[in-house]
Amino acid sequence: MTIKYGVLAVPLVMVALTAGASAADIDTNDDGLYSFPEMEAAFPDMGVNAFLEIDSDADGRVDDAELAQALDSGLLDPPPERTAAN
Ligand SMILES: [Ca+2]
Ligand SMILES: [Ca+2]
Repeated sequence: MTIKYGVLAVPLVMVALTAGASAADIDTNDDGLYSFPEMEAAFPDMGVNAFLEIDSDADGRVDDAELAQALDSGLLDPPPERTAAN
């Protein structure tokens, strides 16, 4: 039985991705931006006014920087997945 180092690299990459990537769960159409429906699905309590506030450049989409800012400022609570105590 041989264990190749190459096999170990895959889980490490996956850990790195999942650590910062509740974002990938939000972006269901995979376009790199978070539309209102995507954000609403991930943050059911958000509401349209919060979305408009989060979308600070008002392009109708939330990008990673805007999302990070919103989480940082407490405008959004982290996605339910991350506080799975429910
Ligand atoms: Ca999207
Ligand atoms: Ca935006």
